[in-house]
Amino acid sequence: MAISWDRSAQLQARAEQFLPGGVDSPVRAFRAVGGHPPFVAQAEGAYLLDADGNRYVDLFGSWGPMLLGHAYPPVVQAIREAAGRSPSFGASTAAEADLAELVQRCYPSIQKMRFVSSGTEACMSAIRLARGFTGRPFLIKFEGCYHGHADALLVKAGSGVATFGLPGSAGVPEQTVMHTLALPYNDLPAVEAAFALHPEQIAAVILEPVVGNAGVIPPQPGYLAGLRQLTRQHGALLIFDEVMVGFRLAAGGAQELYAAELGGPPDLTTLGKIVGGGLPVGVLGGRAEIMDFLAPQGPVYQAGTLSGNPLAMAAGIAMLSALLHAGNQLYQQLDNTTAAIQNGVALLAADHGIALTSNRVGSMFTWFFTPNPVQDFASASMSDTAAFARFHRAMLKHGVWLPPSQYEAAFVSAAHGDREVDLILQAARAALRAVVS
Ligand code: KE4
Repeated sequence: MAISWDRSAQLQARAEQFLPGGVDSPVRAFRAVGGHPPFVAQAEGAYLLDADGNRYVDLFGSWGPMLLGHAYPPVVQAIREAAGRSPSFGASTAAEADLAELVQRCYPSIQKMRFVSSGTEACMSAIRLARGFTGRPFLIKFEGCYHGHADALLVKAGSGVATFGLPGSAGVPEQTVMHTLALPYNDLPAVEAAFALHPEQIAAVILEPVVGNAGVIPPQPGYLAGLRQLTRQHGALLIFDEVMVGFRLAAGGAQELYAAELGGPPDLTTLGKIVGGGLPVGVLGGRAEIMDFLAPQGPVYQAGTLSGNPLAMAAGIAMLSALLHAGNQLYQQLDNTTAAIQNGVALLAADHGIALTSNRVGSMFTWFFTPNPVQDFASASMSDTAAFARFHRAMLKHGVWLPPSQYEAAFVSAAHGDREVDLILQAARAALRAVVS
């Protein structure tokens, strides 16, 4: 099927005159999969339409926010109405507490919260708050987990994994990350060793309770409860970064999905993506006694011009109201649709003799081109990323837009139905042939 990307190529060339790599976020540049990204003109439901008029089934959903499909009418209407009252005041509005009430219905562990403008800002502020509340310098994160691009979180495992962190990006001084330990995910002994090495020095453990940023990696049974027990034992805070999984795995995200095996909720939670309905919103929330350390109530400074922006609040209220109204039926539908996609492609891969490991939790999944189980970043990085790139390019040519990296999660929305499952399986049948050819 001949597909033209001439207009997108022109737009890419123009964008590169102004924007590094022609993008405002690196992953959009398609460097991991090759070729140039189509430029999106508009989107509706499960579909993206690009500048050349090509239509795609969308399997990355703006990296998570589009749980109910693109241009979901109640969200669009809410934004339109709020815009007419002026897009921003920089003053308090009723809508902030209105959205906060809905967040708290989904996340009972969030006794108090603060709205910010991105997941990065929520996680960056959570780290500062944890250090301010505990008076301790060290932080534990996990390889393969991404918590935005604040300096303290751009770290890779140092040679002595539990001893110190090393900068994970140019421009991050060693001093900034020497107190950030990057440990293997799904490995409780590594966390115990870090606490033994730094007694009463570790402020918090932050993790994606289901990893999405190494591709999808679920927690092993007992892992989350083990982290809850170790942090409580050593007086450190447990922070769940649910920016990606929040409101996606259940209305209450991972905390609801794994409630039976958590051993108690985290002390702090960060949220983003879905909570803004596609507009820029992040949330930092948790135990009131911790949150009250935030200025102006307490000594930890945190601020933002557009925090609690009226349009973003209106979009979030419409989004959470809709998913709460739909209830468990929505998440059952998302699970069924995603299972059909996952199982269908797994069968096709087997027919083509292609080694494919697919990890799925609810409506987020990743196809790893490896025969081995993927349970941490090390096993994820054994994947054949060249094969993934061939698969991605071929799927795009056949009208299905996957996230352009082996180490990202694919997302299904409530707008995906039987028709879209069929289109995805048809495209995969052709694309898998491209992988092996
Ligand atoms: P933002 O600053 O991009 O809103 O959120 C950072 C963040 C924090 N925590 C988790 C678990 C996240 O997944 C993210 C952002 N996710 C990436 C996708 N893997 C955003 C896409 C991008 O960087 O362009």
